[in-house]
Amino acid sequence: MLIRKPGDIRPSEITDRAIYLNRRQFIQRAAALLAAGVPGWQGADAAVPGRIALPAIRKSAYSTNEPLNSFKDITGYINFYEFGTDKYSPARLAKSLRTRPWTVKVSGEVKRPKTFDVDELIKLAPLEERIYRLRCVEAWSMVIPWVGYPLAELIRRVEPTGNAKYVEFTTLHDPAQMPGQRAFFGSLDWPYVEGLRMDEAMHPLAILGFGLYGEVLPNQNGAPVRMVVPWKYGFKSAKSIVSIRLVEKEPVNSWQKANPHEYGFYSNVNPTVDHPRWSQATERRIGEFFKRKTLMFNGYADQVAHLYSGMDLRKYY
Ligand SMILES: Nc1nc2c(c(=O)[nH]1)N[C@H]1C(S)=C(S)[C@@H](COP(=O)(O)O)O[C@H]1N2
Ligand SMILES: [Mo]
Repeated sequence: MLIRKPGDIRPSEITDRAIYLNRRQFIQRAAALLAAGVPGWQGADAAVPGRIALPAIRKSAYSTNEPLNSFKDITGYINFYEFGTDKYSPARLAKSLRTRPWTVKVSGEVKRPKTFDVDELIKLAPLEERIYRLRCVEAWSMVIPWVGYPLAELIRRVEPTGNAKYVEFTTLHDPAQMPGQRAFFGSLDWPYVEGLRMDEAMHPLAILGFGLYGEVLPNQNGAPVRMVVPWKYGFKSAKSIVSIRLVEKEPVNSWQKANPHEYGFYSNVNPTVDHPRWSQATERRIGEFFKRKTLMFNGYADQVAHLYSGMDLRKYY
């Protein structure tokens, strides 16, 4: 992964205000949708241009109150290797990704395996707004208002067997639609695979994301459904997921496979364990000039540190 400085990216109050539905407008729109008996997401057809509001009417105690990054930053400065290895190609190249019809196969060590249509999946549990910090392994960060619900809601419904120890996530593999998957070199083995230990996957902070800034996910942010795991480096949160498999053995995630010396399975944000090629002690919040100190577990230590008690986090990086 290369580090590029997004010189043209600055937080813009005006853009944010214009784009983000303010709280009142947001609730009004959601209420109108519900009253009409028309779930907002039924309009979420990739064929419909423009932006579609989600009825994400619940706030969450897990949200940070730090200032949000702008819609422009969040949707413009992106890692999504299926659409190129630089930060700016995904916004351009992911436009044509077809996100309907879309299914997510939930299988493996479960009593009730099922292939969900994404429009069914989005209605499985109440949507919440989760304002999370994102810390990329490349030492930049953002604050993003995701919309989604805990992955645990889905996992509970498929009834894990006693052998389910890990959860494996797989991104769409479609070289015809994803130019990065046609790249000759300098890329990953496809499809993109990520994984979590079962207790991590069941943690209420780990969410399935369907939207951001109150609207359906832009394609470059992992439409139509992705993971968001805020205490881990960004690459743990797989985008555009087509398969969720409960398994007995620890999955080999794509970045670990590509470079096991630099990327491990756990990948918890940890300012005391440096990347072999750079420090993880500080980060640059996109839009800010001065560096910030990186926080243990990205600031979520109170919620997640217990998951790793007794583990050597230098060994399990
Ligand atoms: N399928 C897939 N998922 C992915 C990536 C990717 O290249 N492919 N990049 C990861 C990385 S490194 C980061 S930092 C985040 C960035 O996107 P976001 O800002 O939408 O979370 O997506 C993660 N998920
Ligand atoms: Mo990242």
